[in-house]
Amino acid sequence: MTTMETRGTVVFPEGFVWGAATAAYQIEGAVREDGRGTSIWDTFSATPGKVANGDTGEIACDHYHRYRDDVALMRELGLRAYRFSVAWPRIQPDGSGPINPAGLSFYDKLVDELLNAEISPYVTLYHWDLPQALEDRGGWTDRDTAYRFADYARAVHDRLGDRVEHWTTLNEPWISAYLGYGNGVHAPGRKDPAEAVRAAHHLLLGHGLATRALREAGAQEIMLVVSAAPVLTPAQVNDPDAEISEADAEAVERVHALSNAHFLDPVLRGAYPSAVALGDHVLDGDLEIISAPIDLVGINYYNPCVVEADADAPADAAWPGAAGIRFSPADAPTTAMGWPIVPSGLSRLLVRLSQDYPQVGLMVAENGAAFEDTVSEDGRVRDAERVAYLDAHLRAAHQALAEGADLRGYLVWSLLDNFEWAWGYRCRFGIVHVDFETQARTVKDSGRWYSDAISHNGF
Ligand code: IFM
Repeated sequence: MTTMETRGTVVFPEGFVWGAATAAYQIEGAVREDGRGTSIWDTFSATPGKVANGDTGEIACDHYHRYRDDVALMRELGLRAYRFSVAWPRIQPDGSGPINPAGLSFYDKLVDELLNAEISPYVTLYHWDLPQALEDRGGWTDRDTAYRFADYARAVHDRLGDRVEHWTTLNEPWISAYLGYGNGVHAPGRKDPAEAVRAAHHLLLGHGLATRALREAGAQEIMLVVSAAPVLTPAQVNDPDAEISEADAEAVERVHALSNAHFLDPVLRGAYPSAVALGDHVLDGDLEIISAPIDLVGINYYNPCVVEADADAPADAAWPGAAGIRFSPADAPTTAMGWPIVPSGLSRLLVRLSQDYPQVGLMVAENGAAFEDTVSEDGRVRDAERVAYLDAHLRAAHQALAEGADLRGYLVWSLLDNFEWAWGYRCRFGIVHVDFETQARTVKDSGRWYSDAISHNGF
């Protein structure tokens, strides 16, 4: 990795939210405790060949048992916000019907622990761990799942709503739909692009129904988190003003529509972009439900989407609608996962989304990088590359603010090294190192750096 520019003082506006994010299946473990049901990720990771090294979330970071220590660590780092997800199968083991009080109790205790540490809980209701029983009835391709999601959202709010102000319905529905049902790289591992489009609509419907339920119950702030990426041509990666052909410009706008606008337009404009092929799964009145007002859009930014027109390029299972478009990685230094590091993509994205959807605030709900971290003999994790990564992306976020983006906060991905889905435990994203043999936690240099940035509201 080449060094990124790290010069000058950066100060964020008063009240800027600084925090970290995690997700239930990636950290909790305890998959069979206190009545938790099976999720699609339990099934998928137990299927040979689906996850690298045969890894599963069975134990993960054992956060279910260690949450008190983990919150103490967050307090030590000075986090102001912590975004975590609730595992639906802990609350309703079969995805519908009776509520499991023991499952809710875990999150009840976690919320209290956070509030005692003066950390605001940001609750995500769905971060990919659908109850297997619902998948057996069709999963997100079945319209009924959206209604079951709203019931579940109401049940969680009934228990936590007296203390939790910040609610997120879905995390990255594009990934749930297109990697889960399109190319099958994620659970439930189905490979049918038409089903993926259907699943995407039902995820959005579930978002709308849950938003309505949360509002009726008095929720103060509702966020939808999307995996948004700026779409650029190779020429634009390092030169935003690069001239591009009409065909390339069309490719850029089409992929923006198929990924970002696919989820944001229905919610914030009440209509799908024309590039998304719709079927009979969209019923009258759905878009009205889906477009119930929300307060924030969360952006998970890792790298840009780089595309150009190429008449010979076939459509990919994860990108139905993108025939004639070639995807390529950005020409930039990469993380340990081979993901190009392009901090300027974050500012471009935030500015564009703020202009396109001025009615909502924005939050960087995830941003971070995996590197090959090791604990040195002196007990330190010298992750200088991650420090440089965070520095550069926070500068980009600051730049977006200067250009008028309504950015309210930044949540680093992730608090802890954890189960990185199909990649297993090989990819370490944490600002805190986890030894998966002993479960020992070690704050990395990046964790110290981030803590310092929080205490100064900048760096
Ligand atoms: O680990 C994931 C997270 O669950 C969702 N957003 C992307 C992260 C890194 O791949």
